Amino acid sequence: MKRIEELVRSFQEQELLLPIWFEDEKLHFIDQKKLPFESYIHSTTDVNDLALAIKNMTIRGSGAIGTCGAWGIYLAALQSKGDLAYVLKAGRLLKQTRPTAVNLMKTVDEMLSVATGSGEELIERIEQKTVEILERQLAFEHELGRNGAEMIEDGDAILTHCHSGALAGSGYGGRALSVIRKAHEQGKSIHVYTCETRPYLQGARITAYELKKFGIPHTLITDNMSGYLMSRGKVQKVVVGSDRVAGNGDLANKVGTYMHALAAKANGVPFYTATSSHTIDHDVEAGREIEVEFRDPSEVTSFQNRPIAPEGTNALYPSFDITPNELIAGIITEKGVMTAPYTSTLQNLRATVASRV
Ligand code: RUB
Repeated sequence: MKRIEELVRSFQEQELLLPIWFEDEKLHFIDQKKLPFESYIHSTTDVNDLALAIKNMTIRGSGAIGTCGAWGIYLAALQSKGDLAYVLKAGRLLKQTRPTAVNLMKTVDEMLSVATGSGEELIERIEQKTVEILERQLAFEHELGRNGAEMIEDGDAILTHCHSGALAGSGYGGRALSVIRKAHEQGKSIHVYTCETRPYLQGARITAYELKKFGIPHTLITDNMSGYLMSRGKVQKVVVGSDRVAGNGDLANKVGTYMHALAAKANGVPFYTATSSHTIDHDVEAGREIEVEFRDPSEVTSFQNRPIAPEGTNALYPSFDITPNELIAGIITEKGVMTAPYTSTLQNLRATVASRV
């Protein structure tokens, strides 16, 4: 049986940007709120700390919070010395942290499907499942990247929104950046426009950080500049991640994605989402049924704790929006690129895949 420590060591030997890892009997994770100005690493043995870190976006991105479903259950098993009731309670806690990204819920359920017995036996089962999920997730990023890179042509400028990269996944490139990183590694000459992504600035802070680290040429723009660039023929593809895809192909992603998709359609620019078959939620028929998380409006009226509007200004912060399937040229997955009509292509995909993070 492969142990967690062994797996983490093998990950550390690869060129990965790991968001979360386990070492010296503690779980460690990068504080994504402080990047790129500070590389702060939190360490804990308590699943409650992990749940809080997801809730307050210290760890974020649907792939990374998906793997937290595995890490959190593993931590709970260790912490409680194999107490099943505690592990089940931890599962409920983790699932309540963020409502839109479906991978977290699905991964917790997958972990709990092996949670039987108690003590060492329970811990061992959970450790095995954790290793399986983490290995699978990293392999997934390479498969997805290869499929998506086929959509990218030499000379393309690609627009992306928010951060769908290594730290939002398992360390290679997450979703959108796995496609971009693979195309770059294949020697294609590409340029990336990364949208800053108000109000949390995931694009400016984290996507730009990763693109710089991977040596991929890029330009930062504010979210409201994409239409101008597309209308001037400066963008050939849009590639974003997704927090949940409905059975009909509608997708929930970081707020602002929808307006990029509209601009892309109006200007004949293909709009893709890079995602996992696991992110497709067949229990949800259409995007309007996806719960959109609303965050604290103070995150809009201030920037890094400094007010940017008169005191008392009303603000609203839907954290995600829904892009309807008719705006989507393709849904890139680890099993290939799905195209319309999505209701049937996604159903066929469902029939052929094992679950993924
Ligand atoms: C992150 C976000 C990212 C998606 C998609 O939201 O919307 O664009 O997670 O990327 P938040 P991926 O910062 O609120 O977690 O599919 O790689 O997760």
